[in-house]
Amino acid sequence: MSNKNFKKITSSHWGAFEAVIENGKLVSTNPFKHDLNPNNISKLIPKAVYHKSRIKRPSIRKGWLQDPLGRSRHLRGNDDFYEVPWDEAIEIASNEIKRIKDKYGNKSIYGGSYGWSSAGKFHHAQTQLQRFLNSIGGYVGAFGSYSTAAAQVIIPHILGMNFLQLIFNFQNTWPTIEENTKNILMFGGINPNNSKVSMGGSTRHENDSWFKKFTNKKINLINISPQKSDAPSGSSWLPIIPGTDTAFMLGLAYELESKSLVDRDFLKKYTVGYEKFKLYLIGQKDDQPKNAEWAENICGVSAETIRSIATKISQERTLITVSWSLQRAQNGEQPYWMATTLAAMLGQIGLPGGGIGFGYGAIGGVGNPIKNFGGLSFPKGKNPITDYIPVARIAEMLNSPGSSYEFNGEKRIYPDIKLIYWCGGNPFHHHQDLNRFHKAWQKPDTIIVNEPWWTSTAKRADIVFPATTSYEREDIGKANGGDNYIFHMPKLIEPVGESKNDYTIFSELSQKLGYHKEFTEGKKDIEWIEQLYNEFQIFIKNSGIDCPSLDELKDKSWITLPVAGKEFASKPFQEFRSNPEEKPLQTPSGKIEIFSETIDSFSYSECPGHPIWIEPDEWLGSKLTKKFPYHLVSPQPIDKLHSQLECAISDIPNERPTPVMINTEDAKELNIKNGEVIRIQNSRGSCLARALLSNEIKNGVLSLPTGAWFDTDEEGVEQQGNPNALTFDKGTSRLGQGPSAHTTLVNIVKEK
Ligand SMILES: Nc1nc2c(c(=O)[nH]1)N[C@H]1C(S)=C(S)[C@@H](COP(=O)(O)OP(=O)(O)OC[C@H]3O[C@@H](n4cnc5c(=O)[nH]c(N)nc54)[C@H](O)[C@@H]3O)O[C@H]1N2
Ligand SMILES: Nc1nc2c(c(=O)[nH]1)N[C@H]1C(S)=C(S)[C@@H](COP(=O)(O)OP(=O)(O)OC[C@H]3O[C@@H](n4cnc5c(=O)[nH]c(N)nc54)[C@H](O)[C@@H]3O)O[C@H]1N2
Ligand SMILES: [Mo]
Repeated sequence: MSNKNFKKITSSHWGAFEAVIENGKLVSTNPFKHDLNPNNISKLIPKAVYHKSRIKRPSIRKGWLQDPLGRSRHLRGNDDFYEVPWDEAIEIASNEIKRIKDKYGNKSIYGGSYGWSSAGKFHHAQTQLQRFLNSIGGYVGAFGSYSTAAAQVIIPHILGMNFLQLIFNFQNTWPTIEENTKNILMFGGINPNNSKVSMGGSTRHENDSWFKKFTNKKINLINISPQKSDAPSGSSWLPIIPGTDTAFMLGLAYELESKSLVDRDFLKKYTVGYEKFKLYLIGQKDDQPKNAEWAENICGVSAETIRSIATKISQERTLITVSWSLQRAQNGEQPYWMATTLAAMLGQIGLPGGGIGFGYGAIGGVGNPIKNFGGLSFPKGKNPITDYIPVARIAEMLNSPGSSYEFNGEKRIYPDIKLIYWCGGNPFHHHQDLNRFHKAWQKPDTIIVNEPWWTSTAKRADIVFPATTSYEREDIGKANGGDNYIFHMPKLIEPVGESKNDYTIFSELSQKLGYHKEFTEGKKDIEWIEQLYNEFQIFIKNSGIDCPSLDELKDKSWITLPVAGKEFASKPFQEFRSNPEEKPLQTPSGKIEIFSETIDSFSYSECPGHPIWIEPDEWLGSKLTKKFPYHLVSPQPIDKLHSQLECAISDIPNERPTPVMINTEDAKELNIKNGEVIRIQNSRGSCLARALLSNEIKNGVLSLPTGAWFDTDEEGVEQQGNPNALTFDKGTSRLGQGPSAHTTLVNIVKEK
């Protein structure tokens, strides 16, 4: 780079920022002036980029190199690495990939590689890996995300649409809500911090300003959550026992039914199965009416409050919102189904500002009135291997190859995995019950990881390739939905150490394996970026929207597409409401399915044909509380994205172990002081955490955010405060098989 001092705008998952480069080094960052509410996460970047935990050179685990066929697998995570030159590392890795491919077939390669990696459309790490694996004959993939796995299965059954399509295209937008809504009933809140981040980028950090408008308009905001901070100030807080929202909703539904506040015409015209559900609701089957007193006993919110909310929401325009966190728990399908049923009983689905909405506040973009174009994605190619697992069932897959499991009505068999290739995720941060996962991770012959940093996953690999960060290469930044900004992401600095772009790593591997043409199509990365952008520009122009050329984008650093504004405000379910015969939903009945014949036919006791309340294995009402009396929720970290940039925080004195929020009265009983390091434990593991006393968390609940790099001492005690040392690793149900992270009981031990 000729000029070694400059300032440039670029993008990230947590928003755009200005990078300040001096003498060829990234020294600081400034907020992006057009962001209404920029966040501080970018401040951590310079320290993280040059941190000592960057992987400098390709590295191979000693034990693996001495005995590649596996007798040292148990040392993964506890072994030294040899640094080797690039050509040698590529040779060793490609020989191993070839050996596995020839001996066991591509069906023994796991390339699900879940994770967020960095913003930037072309260099998206998982896409790079999966294109590479496709070009050499395919891989076993994964269905769904850790964010929304259960929702991705249940929503198509009951509303007949893809979940991500629903949240960005068919939900009420902020202007529609401001204009029409009187009550927002927020199960799990609408988190003001989580929405500062979005897949691919998040420039329009507008949620706070919308909520100011809502408060000014006196919209009634009700936060039903174990933590007050899960919703913006101005909301009233109803502390709820984690895992019991479905019971609360059933209590509301019972009140509506018993007081004849149900919109029966709506149910008849637009839904199927209410009568069957009603038998359960009124207790015809089990002699237990699901009334407000019944709900109070389960969820901890008074019957009186439940009754008064039921009356209010039946009289005024009401939007029921459910956070993603509610389905990241055992039986996580139920609150989604029950909230939809409740909204249908109110008869407001399809009316502006009424009905149902999921994940407002989960990520930025949900609620923004922006026309959502796809595009600009590096094509993955076709995967000749059709086998896959539900994303969070990885430990079972590794532990029990060949065994059968059920998923969404199918009986499936876990594949026998010999090689794992991970690129762009940190499973030893994101998966549940990491001690169990650590053991399962010993099963495959070989594990290859591309990473910029020595994360807990990189340390558990056999072959590690150092990857560049997005600041060390050129790309285009564009959010997956809800944002109309497009960024040129310039190469800001030279690659740190000997790191290479994932594209280069896979080009070199594919060359050695004889599939170079298939992977690269003879193009350099910059040629791909040009091609993707040019295709996108033509596509946008054909839709009648002006879109500048790549050169103009480079000149300007960023542009906005004219696809934002009130005219793009969605009118969710309006077409269906106005003409259900001509515009049916894509469900078997064409209507909202309060009873699903399809789900019923699967005969899952934990997920029958209509929504029900079932006790999770672990909750504050279970017998297990005698041993483990606290419910641990593990939300997203405010100060960063998952485990990314963690190294820049963990160095700061007293920042680790991670703070765990505990109710002040609970802390008093245990004589725990603010800032004191405590040990949290259960039968699965234990971790240290720093007590953060607060009145804004329900008694009996602890909140420990995710993101610490999993790091156990000789006794197995996790030192950094990673909640996944403790979490419950079982599918949400046989229907969704999603992660159940929030279903976790623990106790607290005072450290000496
Ligand atoms: N207990 C509990 N656990 C949870 C959750 C919870 O609520 N509770 N939430 C879950 C959810 S919703 C999610 S999305 C997951 C998040 O889990 P992950 O997505 O796995 O977390 P990240 O820390 O974002 O991991 C991304 C990794 O990619 C690396 N990376 C960045 N850029 C590049 C690149 O260009 N190339 C390569 N090769 N690597 C790169 C980063 O250094 C980082 O290690 O966690 C899940 N885990
Ligand atoms: N700053 C920042 N923002 C992020 C991320 C990040 O890492 N950092 N990650 C992003 C990602 S990948 C995702 S998927 C989204 C996740 O977005 P969400 O899934 O909405 O968020 P969480 O933070 O997991 O949980 C939100 C809150 O749910 C509450 N909760 C937990 N269990 C229950 C329950 O049973 N009932 C009720 N009523 N409430 C409950 C907890 O109090 C918790 O604080 O966030 C995104 N935003
Ligand atoms: Mo997520």
